[in-house]
Amino acid sequence: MNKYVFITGATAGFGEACARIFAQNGYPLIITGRRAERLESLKDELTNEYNIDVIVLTFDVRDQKEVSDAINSLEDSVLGQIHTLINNAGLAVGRGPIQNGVLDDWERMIDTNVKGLLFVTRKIAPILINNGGGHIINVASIAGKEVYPGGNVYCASKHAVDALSRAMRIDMVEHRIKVTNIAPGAAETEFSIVRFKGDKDTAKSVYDGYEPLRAEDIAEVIFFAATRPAHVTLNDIVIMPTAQASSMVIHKE
Ligand code: NDP
Ligand code: 8X3
Repeated sequence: MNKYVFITGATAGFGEACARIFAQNGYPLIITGRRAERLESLKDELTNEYNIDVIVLTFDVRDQKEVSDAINSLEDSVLGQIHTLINNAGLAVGRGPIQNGVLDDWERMIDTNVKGLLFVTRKIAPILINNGGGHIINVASIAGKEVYPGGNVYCASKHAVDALSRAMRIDMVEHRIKVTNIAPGAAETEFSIVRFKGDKDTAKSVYDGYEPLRAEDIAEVIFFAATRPAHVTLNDIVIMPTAQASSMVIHKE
């Protein structure tokens, strides 16, 4: 019997695409995010189409109490069946030199990408241990491997995720818990709309002249990583559009 997959940031982009591919393959889901309407409509769609259990938890990963209360609200029978955590919720806000940085943007990125991921992990990791094993999949970024102009705090937050993936692997290994770090390059989701604060033209221009990754490309890789045999772990996966060689080198035609 398939066990529950707990996905943060399932209202859009990679998280939503993950929900769909796991649902298609018969996995029960716990889908989370702040936009409740999107979660409810995704739940309706996936429940009707695939006849799986879908539980919606609406919370802001930055709020430790909301995270804790939401996870505590799950029934013991569900808690005992959680196997996979996909730490995906995250964002970039703004892009510019450090000396012009907007403190509120910095706080949003650090609070979401680092502290939010930690708050969720702190609640779910003991549950996985209690369940005898599991898998934590952290969505970092190529920005967690490289830095680029104007990326300072976002890159730092994703370097932190990359470091946490390596550290978690050491802490979790004796508990039969796999830890996979996912590091995508440019993917067209709502990411750039959020980064450029609703400026859709600037967001669109990020992907001009080449074919970016799609959310489904990332979800397929996450699903593959999550479904390897028990003795196999994919530790660290960098996924780029074919046109992208590094953060700053994108071949545009
Ligand atoms: P989207 O903007 O499409 O989706 C982001 C998701 O994160 C949404 O579901 C959003 O839900 C959720 N989220 C954001 N802030 C919070 C919060 N405070 N509390 C709870 N949920 C939150 O972006 P992507 O799918 O592209 O991004 C997913 C992850 O992938 C992020 O960590 C991002 O940094 C990373 N990434 C993205 C790349 C790209 O090029 N797109 C490349 C490399 C990594 P809601 O707003 O409803 O709360
Ligand atoms: C998102 C990809 O290159 O904009 O993490 O940082 S990038």
